[in-house]
Amino acid sequence: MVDIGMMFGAAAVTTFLGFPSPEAVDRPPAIAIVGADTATPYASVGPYCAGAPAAIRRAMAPYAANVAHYDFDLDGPLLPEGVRVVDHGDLVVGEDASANRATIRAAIDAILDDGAVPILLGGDDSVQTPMIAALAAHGPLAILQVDAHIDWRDEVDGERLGLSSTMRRASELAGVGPIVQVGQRAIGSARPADRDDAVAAAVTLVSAREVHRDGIARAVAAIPAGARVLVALDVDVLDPAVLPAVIGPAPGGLTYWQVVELITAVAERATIVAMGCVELVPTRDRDGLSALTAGRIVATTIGAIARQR
Ligand SMILES: [Mn+2]
Repeated sequence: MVDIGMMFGAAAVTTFLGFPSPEAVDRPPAIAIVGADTATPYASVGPYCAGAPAAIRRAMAPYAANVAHYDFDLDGPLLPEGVRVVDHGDLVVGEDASANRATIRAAIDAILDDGAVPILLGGDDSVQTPMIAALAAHGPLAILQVDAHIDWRDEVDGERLGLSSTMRRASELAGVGPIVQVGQRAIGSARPADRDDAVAAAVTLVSAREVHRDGIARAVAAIPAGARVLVALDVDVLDPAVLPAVIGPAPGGLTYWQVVELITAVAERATIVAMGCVELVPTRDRDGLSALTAGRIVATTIGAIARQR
């Protein structure tokens, strides 16, 4: 089967856009990608996003030879001159959730200690919990969560660190806030009391319906100017017509451009210090379309981060 990489002369690459491994660069990178298939999966469904980081890298591989070309989504090449990005590959995770969390925490701590911006490719949303702990330990943290769901469950089947508790656990950490959550729609893990708890915690909730009706301005304004911001992207925020490969597709989701405009507007106002891109289910993808869309959002965010430094 032909692919566009053949036309562009792309050699086989296994890293995101062919970016080098950390060992291959002589100076600390500005941005560091790392993958994790899961951290704390629920027993009911297991690590259903396994293989997602590899799928995202595979979808972007055809463009590896042309990274220096004009990227019209960024109005220039992806990376300004001299900005280095590395890809650590995937962390080794397995059935020991506590060990998985420690592995992710250590990897993110090491990237932050190097002065780089971590980009964590999940994996289900539980991979973000140890990343958020690492980020909060390095300074005050605002969160822009872009997700169809609020993830404010205290526990699910007794598990308090799973993918439906990510934002509640984040809210409990010293130095985390404000939290701005964008893209809610349909039915998810939240009961009425969970949503009330988020509101009581002064979270800004901007639903998918509001974004379609009124745009992203209220969400952007809720991020303080100059804040250190985590962009926590659950790809199920995108409409299933755009990105179908998620565990619970729901109509009425955001478009690619709504997500990109939101992230780039926040990058102009504040400092993106990390990104998570989670919840892609590669076994439910169609011709790699979802992995490509996720990969494009990651690339565009990398471009926005590279421009703010
Ligand atoms: Mn979600």
